[in-house]
Amino acid sequence: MSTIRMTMSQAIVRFLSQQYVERDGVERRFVNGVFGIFGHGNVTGLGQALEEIGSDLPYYRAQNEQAMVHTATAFAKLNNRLKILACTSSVGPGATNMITGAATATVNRLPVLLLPGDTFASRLPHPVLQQLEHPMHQDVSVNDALRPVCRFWDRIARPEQLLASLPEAMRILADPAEAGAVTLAMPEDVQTEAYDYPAHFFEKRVRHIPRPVPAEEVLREAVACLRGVSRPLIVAGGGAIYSEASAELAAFAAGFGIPVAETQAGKGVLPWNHPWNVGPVGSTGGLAANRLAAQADCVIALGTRLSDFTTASHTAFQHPEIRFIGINVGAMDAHKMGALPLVGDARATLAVLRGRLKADGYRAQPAYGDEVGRLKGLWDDEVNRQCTVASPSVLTQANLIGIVNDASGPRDVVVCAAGGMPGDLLKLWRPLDPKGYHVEYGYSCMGYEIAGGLGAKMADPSREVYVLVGDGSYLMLHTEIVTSILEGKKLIIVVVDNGGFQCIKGLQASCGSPAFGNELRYRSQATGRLDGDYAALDFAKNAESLGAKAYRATTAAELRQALGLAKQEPRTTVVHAWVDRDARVPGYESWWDVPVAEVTGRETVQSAQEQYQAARQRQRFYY
Ligand SMILES: Cc1ncc(C[n+]2csc(CCOP(=O)(O)OP(=O)(O)O)c2C)c(N)n1
Ligand SMILES: [Mg+2]
Repeated sequence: MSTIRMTMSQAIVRFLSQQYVERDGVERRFVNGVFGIFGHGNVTGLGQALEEIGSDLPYYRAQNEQAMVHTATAFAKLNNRLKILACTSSVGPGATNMITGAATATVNRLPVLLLPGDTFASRLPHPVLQQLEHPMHQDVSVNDALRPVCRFWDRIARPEQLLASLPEAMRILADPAEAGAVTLAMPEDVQTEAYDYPAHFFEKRVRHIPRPVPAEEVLREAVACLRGVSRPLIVAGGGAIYSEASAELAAFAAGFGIPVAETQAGKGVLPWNHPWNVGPVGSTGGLAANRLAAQADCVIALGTRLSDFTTASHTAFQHPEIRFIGINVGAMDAHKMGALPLVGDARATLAVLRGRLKADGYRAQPAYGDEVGRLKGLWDDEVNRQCTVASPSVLTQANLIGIVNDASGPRDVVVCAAGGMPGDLLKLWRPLDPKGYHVEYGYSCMGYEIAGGLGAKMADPSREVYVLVGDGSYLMLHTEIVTSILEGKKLIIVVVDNGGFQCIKGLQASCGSPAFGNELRYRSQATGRLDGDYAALDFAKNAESLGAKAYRATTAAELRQALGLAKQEPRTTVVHAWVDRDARVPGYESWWDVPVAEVTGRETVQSAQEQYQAARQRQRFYY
């Protein structure tokens, strides 16, 4: 057997550059680069290897480890999980900074490979700089904190261990049912140790991504179930987009007259104006989908995690005899809500189910189709109404969304993650392309926005990427603006300034409490609280100082003009836009379960608690 002598780090680099995936006959390079921040624990190991033999594996220098994991996550999301990036950190704080990013990836079922440095496997020089010593367990380091947020975790304590661990890591990363963050912790001494690796370990490896379909018996039961219902509804999630099921779903919906409601991750699977797309469902859903959901007697949950925002905390579906059919590549998701589990690829499963239903002569009733059309019309009018600019001097967040939407092209991408913006975007944004709507709302992680925008742009530079970010999220993590400029990956970032955490203030108010601790205000001498003047931050100046082009906008006209200029600009452009602090897009016949204090001296909290208990009566649990 021929062998190649190299260090563990060199072996990782060589191996990763030879990994490919194939789906539907299209082959793609799987690992498309490494993001990193060097320090002790990776610069002389993996860093040395990347410098010397990494020409096939581009290296990107990030500004923050959490951010670089978000970038990698967004890259995988835009690539439908068929292309990934790896992220490497130094020992200690660099590694723990990746935990939030890892959780974000895993919650969203998106693959990222994490390669944190680790303390010496030999233990001899311990304690080293940045080591947290566990008094009883010498085999525990801070990297163990990554375990619960990863789908696969291993520590490479000997160089030959890569032969077992790397293929397993690839298997998990490439499997749509398993995808999430994967960590290979790399003790700093082992990274530099040499081993005679078998040469065939570094040969090109193509992993085939199958499209599994459910067993015959379950398909038959699904057909029988649909035959007996009259108000079916499809709830389409991210899995429908990742499996590229748009055309199949459109044929399925139109062929049988079944409306399609969308989740945050599923929005865009059908264009907004497709006659069977009834818009968003759940806590931040719209009129049409929420009314249809309330009376649906069968819900086909397609590629969705069925999060509380989708089910309106288990109040969205009120039909006493409702049946769920779960189509999902992941068994855990397919079984949720007591569903008949159709474990399989979204597109392939829809296709076989369509064949069976057609043979069965299935068709929903025409009266139901009329009702769907009428409700969709109502909802489209409401979206228009919310986006219409009513004041020449003040913008609402809804107005801002409408204006950015109008400025964007049909293939462009909008990126968002946290604050009040995701809910409003879900209601109001009108995507025409399955990759046009990119909102991370599984972990809803502040800080994803700009870093994620960079990942989306890297995945497809031919699309303009619009990042909508609240003032709160911007202040938390905006420094990948620098990376976007250094890498020549242009973003159009709109910072939506409403004076602080306004969505949380709204939540607080809806649960009976006065404003407390959420706005960006000076502490007042009189009250001792943060209720003094609003801080007047200049995000345009901030962005300029990082190398971005920047504009300011308070009115609709200024925003349109700034976006027009931003489109001309070759580099990342930031528009600091002010919106009305209190104007909100309302909820549409829905609810979200957020507990309220059972004992309180405040009447407003007490009345919120009574309303909370009343609302909980509508919760339905299915097993
Ligand atoms: C990392 C992280 N920390 C805390 C939260 C909780 N949280 C959700 S939205 C929000 C406020 C966001 O403020 P901003 O970006 O200004 O958006 P706005 O609420 O004003 O729409 C907070 C603190 C979160 N989602 N992520
Ligand atoms: Mg804000």
